[in-house]
Amino acid sequence: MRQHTHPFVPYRPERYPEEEMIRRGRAFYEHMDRRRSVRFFSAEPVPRECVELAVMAANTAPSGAHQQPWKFVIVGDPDTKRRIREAAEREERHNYEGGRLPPEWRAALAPLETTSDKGYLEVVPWLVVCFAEKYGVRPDGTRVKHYYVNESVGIACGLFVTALHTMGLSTLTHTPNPMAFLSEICGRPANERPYILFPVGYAAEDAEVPDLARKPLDQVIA
Ligand code: IYR
Repeated sequence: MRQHTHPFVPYRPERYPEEEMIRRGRAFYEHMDRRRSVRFFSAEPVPRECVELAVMAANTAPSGAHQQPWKFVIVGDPDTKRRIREAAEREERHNYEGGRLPPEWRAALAPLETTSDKGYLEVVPWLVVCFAEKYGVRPDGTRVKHYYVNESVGIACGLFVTALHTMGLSTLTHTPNPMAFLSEICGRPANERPYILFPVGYAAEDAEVPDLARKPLDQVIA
């Protein structure tokens, strides 16, 4: 028997025959390959439980020292959504119309046809703002060092996106730039940094996405 200094429990993940492994892997890949980032949403309501389930999935992510350095703020009230839209558009107007986006960045975004209009932030039933806890705070106010925060929160957000897609919902990994306004509107403390703003809802019936291709495997396996 191994000797532990902390509690351990047995772990016996499911195993499958090889054919079944491949069938499952292919089915999951094909499912994920149908996901697209969406900028045209329906206003149709979505149960809050779906959003909470996606956060539960995100919360299963591996994290540095199991510190789970993420916080998800779920916004459903129209007034807060409007304030977030207005603040995001104010910043983006500086980017797109005020010349704050460098030419190289502007060129990279051209195929997406993004503009400073972020109307979808008010259309969707839910906005979910993920915050990264740069450090923890003990009840006495002292700081707890957090490790690999970006990696951890990035993985959690990936699982969040995956869970929404699995429920037939759509989202966008929106990073308004700069996004400090989200801390203020969501009333978050100084140890939390806005990470990604997710509009969550059904894709509009007439939604369109850029005709983009994913890199083939030989370009992503080195
Ligand atoms: N934050 C801006 C610009 C933008 C940047 C990247 I990188 C994108 O992939 C898409 C947009 C905006 O939201 O329009």
